Amino acid sequence: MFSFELIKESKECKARLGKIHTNHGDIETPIFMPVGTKATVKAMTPEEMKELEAQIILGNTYHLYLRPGHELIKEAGGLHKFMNWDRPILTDSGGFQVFSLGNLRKIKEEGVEFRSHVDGSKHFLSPEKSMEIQNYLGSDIMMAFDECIPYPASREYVEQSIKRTTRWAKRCKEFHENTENQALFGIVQGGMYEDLRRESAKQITDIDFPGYAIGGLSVGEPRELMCEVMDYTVDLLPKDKPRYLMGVGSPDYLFEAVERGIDMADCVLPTRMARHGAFFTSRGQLTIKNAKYKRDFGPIDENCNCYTCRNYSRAYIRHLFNENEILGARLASIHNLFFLINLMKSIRISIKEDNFMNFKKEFYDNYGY
Ligand code: PRF
Ligand code: ZN
Repeated sequence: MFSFELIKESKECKARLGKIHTNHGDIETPIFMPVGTKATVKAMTPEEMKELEAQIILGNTYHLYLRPGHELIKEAGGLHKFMNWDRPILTDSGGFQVFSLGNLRKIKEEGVEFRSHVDGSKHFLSPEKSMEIQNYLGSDIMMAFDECIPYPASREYVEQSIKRTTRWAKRCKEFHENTENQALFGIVQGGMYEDLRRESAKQITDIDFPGYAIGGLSVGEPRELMCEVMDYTVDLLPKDKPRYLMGVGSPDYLFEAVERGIDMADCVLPTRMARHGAFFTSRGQLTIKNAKYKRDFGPIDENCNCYTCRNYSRAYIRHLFNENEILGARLASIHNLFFLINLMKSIRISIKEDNFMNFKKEFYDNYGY
């Protein structure tokens, strides 16, 4: 059974400490959630994810519906069993992924018609279909089917879009039956318009969900604008429910989000960067292919205690990337995921000790923000 426990509110800012309880275990918040779009966090085994102390991972309705199909995953005993991950899973509704298809999709009141990015076949995703798919997947937290509004968007467009997202959210809640085992979160949209964010937040919170996400941010808007929208949108959400900022995962954005009262965030960034040989370090981002690392026999980050940094040098990892050896991507994924998971752990400790703002400043100074 799902519940959220608010443990502490920071004295310094809107940051908070909490704990989410699910059937597959507890999640300490604020939390960063690694993304496992296609039932795998790319390059990582579930055992390795546990060693990194990942507490929850993400799956995607859109991708799993197309391949291998939600029926097959149900037949396997659900997503947890299918991928051998027994900790909590959150699934996104497909809203964001379908809307990212550009001219391959058509929005209607009933739902979204789209062509598969894989083979061009025709499909239809609706609030009800998304709920059915997520129910078959058996995730602990499922997301309402929404429209992620692109940036920039006209006021007129945003006005009609948030109304539809509200109607879809109601349909999601009405269709969702397995409330004992799967918590359905509502998603607030509203583009970059304060009054429309307010309207969307009011309508979505009126429906009453066990948790709320802020969608439609980190879609190409300037960082200051994202912070501003986040700032007033968080204040429109109830304090006793978890707040999830969708699609954010760079260290600075995580700090800004936590400072404003966000409890959960997810992003493909650490694993995607890893596959391109880009590393988070305490002194900023590092691109391993750079020639200056050719004879650098030190670790990626001298302040990091991950498996990669304890055992391998920059020179060796650079060699792996230059030779396209898959171990390079694996070692990089381990480091980047460890970095963000560990960063969130340190952030939680700093909130506990009322030292968050100090910790943030120190991190920014070292990182070069
Ligand atoms: N809606 C959904 N998933 C998302 C987003 C959204 O707005 C975003 C926006 N950054 C990422 N993932 N359903
Ligand atoms: Zn490391």
